[in-house]
Amino acid sequence: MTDKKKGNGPAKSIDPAALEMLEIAQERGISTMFSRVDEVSACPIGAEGACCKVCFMGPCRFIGKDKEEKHGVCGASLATVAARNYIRSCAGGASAHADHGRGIALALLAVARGETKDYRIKDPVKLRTVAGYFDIDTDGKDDLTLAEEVALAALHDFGRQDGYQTYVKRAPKKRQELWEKLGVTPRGFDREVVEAMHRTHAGTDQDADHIMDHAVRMCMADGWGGSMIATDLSDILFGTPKPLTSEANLGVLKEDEVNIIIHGHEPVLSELIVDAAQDPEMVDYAKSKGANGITLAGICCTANEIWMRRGVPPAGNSLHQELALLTGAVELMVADIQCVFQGLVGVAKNFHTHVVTTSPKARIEGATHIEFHEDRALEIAKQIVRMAIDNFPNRDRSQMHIPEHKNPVVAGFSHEYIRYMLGGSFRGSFVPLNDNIINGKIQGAAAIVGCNNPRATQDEGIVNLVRSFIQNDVLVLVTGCAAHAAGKHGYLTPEMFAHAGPGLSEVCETTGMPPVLHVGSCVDNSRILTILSGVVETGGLGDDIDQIPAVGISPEYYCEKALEIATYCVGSGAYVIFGGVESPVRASGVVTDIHTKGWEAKFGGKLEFIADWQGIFEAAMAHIQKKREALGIHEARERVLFDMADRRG
Ligand code: MSK
Repeated sequence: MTDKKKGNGPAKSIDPAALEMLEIAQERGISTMFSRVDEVSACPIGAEGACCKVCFMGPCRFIGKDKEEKHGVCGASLATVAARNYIRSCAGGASAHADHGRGIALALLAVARGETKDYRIKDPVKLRTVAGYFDIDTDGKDDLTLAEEVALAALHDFGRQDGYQTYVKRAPKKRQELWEKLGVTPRGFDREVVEAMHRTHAGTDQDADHIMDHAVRMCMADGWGGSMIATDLSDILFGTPKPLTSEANLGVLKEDEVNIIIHGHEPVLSELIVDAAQDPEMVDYAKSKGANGITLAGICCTANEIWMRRGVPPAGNSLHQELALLTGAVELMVADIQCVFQGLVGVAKNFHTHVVTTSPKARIEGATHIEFHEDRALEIAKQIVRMAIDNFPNRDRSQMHIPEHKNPVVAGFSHEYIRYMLGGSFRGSFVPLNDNIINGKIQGAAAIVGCNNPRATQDEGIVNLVRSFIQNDVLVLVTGCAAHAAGKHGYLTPEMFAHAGPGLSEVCETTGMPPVLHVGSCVDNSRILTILSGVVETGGLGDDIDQIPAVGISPEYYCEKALEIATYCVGSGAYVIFGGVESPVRASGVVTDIHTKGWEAKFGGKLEFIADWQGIFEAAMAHIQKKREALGIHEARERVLFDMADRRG
């Protein structure tokens, strides 16, 4: 795609709301990620994983055609350096997700112990299911007693010194046996990350293959541990998602209301901001300041959390965070952790907008810090909402521009709801899904997940892939900022079945299932692991995840969390393709081979980097067909009606 206004360079976005706001940024000379990306050139050595900074004899840079033959001062090969860089990135990503999970476990513990009165257990049925995973006896126990035991058991998994992550047993049996054989069954999360940092200290683990095996083990401690705990315990506290309608994109902001944007990742704060903003006392206070009410909107994964549980409209994905402030209509943006960029403060300075940070772990210079504590959760949430309302009279209407673009969306397809939707309330089931994959009406599934990256055209890869997959009878699941992209561009409605291929369209029309399912936030990629395990358990599509005709794709990845998710998915047997920007370890042919051939031989899954969405689509479809052939379901078969003799046979 070319940007006709600026010559032949790639367009910044395919989202008309983003393009509208970027014109304003350009007219007013306001710097955003979209402009800074042209000012800051990526270091070509670091970008391909060829710079070693693990000691102070260097940094050692591997350059030139013969770089794979060279060595650092200590003698390290490029393969060792690239593998160390890779696992350290994954350690950052896994830590972010798992620390989020730990935060939810601590919140559940505080609720159970009565240390906060502002939350309650919203899904007691799931509490009992999760207690079962942890082998906790539920008989005769009230919710709070059980919640305390579940929270303590979950917290124990982070720091456990012996045994494996509890949730490993949710994987297919064959997968568990493979992990055991390969010695990669994940142990306590903290242990795996500390070991990764230890192994990559100078002069420790210097075998690329061995380092990369540990990367898989560590990441799986998050995928089948930290993130899965975050998802389960969030459902217990805030409710297991069910489909809710809303609208997506910057057009959800309102000219005549106090606009508050919630940004970041953890639902612990955002849930209470929703409660505070809906409090009639707060709404009256907003009216006393001349506003017609209070509009809440979300950015990034916080948006996903409150979109799928409370119907709060999402204003956009990660590259929309600065653009939302450029509307001049946002009184306050409140953020907790992850993907909340320092550039926000620079944009906010041009308007009346307050940027408020809340996590004890994350401050931004120039932002107002109001620390969030669960024991005073609602009080603090109200303080923040009141601060936004007080700022409403300061809005300069001459500087305000809210794009009209928005689309209706339906979000909140937890794995529990998908089972219910397909099987009914008494016997939820994946059988209709498996049957329709086997009969070829659904060719397979594609999980399109992850971020935006300003080095790629915003939403282009995500949206084109979503469209192409459903047209070719591939069911699509979306999470994170990819879910925002699908929503902003109108793909998250049941009516989209009319744009799907004939087989998928028929299944969707019959079951009421949309062809693109919003599954949640970044930690909710763990829901996809649960769905894949459920598909295996249901039967007919092999006995392990690597046999399912499915792919995982992050078309516009930007962060360490995305790499970490890719790695636990590969360890679980999935074929994962990343796009937008190239492999961060491409300098090393050895590590590139580990990602592809090495991991495929060991885990049945692999990680590839393909820059353009067309290449990703072709590789994904070829993989789905390969898996269908291996299962013997690649050819359409006539339906055979069995008589009693056949059945006996
Ligand atoms: S927020 S990790 S940009 S998906 Fe989860 Fe979006 Fe990627 Fe952050």
